[in-house]
Amino acid sequence: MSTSTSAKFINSVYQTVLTRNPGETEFHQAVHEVFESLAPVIDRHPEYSESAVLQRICEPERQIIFRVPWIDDHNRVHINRGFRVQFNSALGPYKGGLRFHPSVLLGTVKFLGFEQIFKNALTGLPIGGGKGGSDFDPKGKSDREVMRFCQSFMTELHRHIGQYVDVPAGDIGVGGREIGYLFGQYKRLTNAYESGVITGKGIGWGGSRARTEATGYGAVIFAQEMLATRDQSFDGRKVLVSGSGNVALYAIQKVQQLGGTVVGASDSQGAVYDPDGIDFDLLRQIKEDERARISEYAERKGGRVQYRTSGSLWSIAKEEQIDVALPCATQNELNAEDARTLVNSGVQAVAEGANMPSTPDAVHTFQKANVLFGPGKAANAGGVATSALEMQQNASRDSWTFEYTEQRLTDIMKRLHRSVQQTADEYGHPGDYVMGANIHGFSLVADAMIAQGVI
Ligand code: NDP
Ligand code: 2IT
Repeated sequence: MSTSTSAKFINSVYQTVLTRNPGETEFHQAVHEVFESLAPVIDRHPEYSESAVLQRICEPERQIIFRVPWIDDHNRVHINRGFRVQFNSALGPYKGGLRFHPSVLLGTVKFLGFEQIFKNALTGLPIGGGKGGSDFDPKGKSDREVMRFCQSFMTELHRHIGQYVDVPAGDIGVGGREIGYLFGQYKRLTNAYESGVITGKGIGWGGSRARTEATGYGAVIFAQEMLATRDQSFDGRKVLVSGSGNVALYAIQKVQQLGGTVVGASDSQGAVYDPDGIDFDLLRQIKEDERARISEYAERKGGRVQYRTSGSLWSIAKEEQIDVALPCATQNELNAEDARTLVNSGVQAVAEGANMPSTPDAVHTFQKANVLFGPGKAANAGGVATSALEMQQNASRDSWTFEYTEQRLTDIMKRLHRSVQQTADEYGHPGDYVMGANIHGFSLVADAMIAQGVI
């Protein structure tokens, strides 16, 4: 096929995705972003169109939607909706997190599951792609309420998962507490201690050291590798990190270990600007131990810290020159205007700790300005990669040290960066990590799908 014929073919598949999945805008966006990179691959590989790999890869292998009833502390009955989208098992059991947030719809889970297919392939580890979650909001709920919700959620989910079938983990709103309740209920229902059925477990009961840190650390290692291609590093650099959850916190810690200063972070209600550098221990205590708001950080640290409820975190780049931006909160949180603010500030690199945090216009703005841009499916793959290392430890009934596990994570991120970079070079787009990640991830999955026949 010529490139234009390939582009027409890809567009016709995309039109089918639009009509088949009406209203699922985030899913459409994720598919479009991958498809934009694929014309040169379809050109080179007629077998991909002949075997309808593109059409098959957009259709989840299985989608499970279920009712989750639970009773609050005042004996009131609540009904939430649970999801698990088992997207693609060409490379291994479905693998991906669970998101508990009131905004979760089927289309959200499908966008996340679709991204997960390619991200998991890029890790080089044997994991397929899936995602799940619920519109349940853990905020403001008691531990007992969260426990009852998790038990109800798992009462249905347990029949669809297993260490060789589908292995959930955390995402927004699902951390160590939720994973504990989910695993406990799975164990109770199946009467088996199947450690490898879920990842992100506590260290004392089958969890992996460095899993908590892995996504944030991995994103910073990826950014470091990008900077190194231009003989730069984090040392002495000013950084903005959005969010203040699991990914953001450990991104902040790793930036500081590498000599950078994080001058701003946020939550869904506001942002803090701390020109002296975020105090990681204080922020971690407030967010992880106390589950409090980031406004609390500004109150307790005092001094020059400012708390802002209007404007986005990224507008701090109007006041302070920012070298690196790490969006680590949620999808579409960084728009074209934010991207222009960062570019005007002189930003050198952007690595996505969150899934699809930059809008398509923002991505194009960064790329046009020659900013190093690491898309989520490459930059935040360290979390799921370390989940796969947790599965390895569970399968061998072993428990590795923090140092060894972090070294494995670092090696995986460096190898991932190299393979994405090499693919971009090979296809004539040097430095384009979006093309590199999409093409490399897609090719790995497509080749396996073809080898396994039309299923
Ligand atoms: P957490 O729940 O720990 O933290 C999420 C953070 O993002 C919080 O600060 C939260 O603020 C903010 N946030 C969430 N939703 C919104 C919203 N709609 N608008 C503004 N801010 C919001 O989640 P994680 O840190 O685990 O996840 C963050 C991102 O990283 C997500 O995109 C997730 O998919 C991605 N990711 C996570 C991985 C992991 O291992 N955990 C692995 C790879 C990617 P608030 O508390 O006010 O809601
Ligand atoms: O988006 C992600 O990669 C995650 N939430 C982590 C998935 C996992 O299985 O560890």
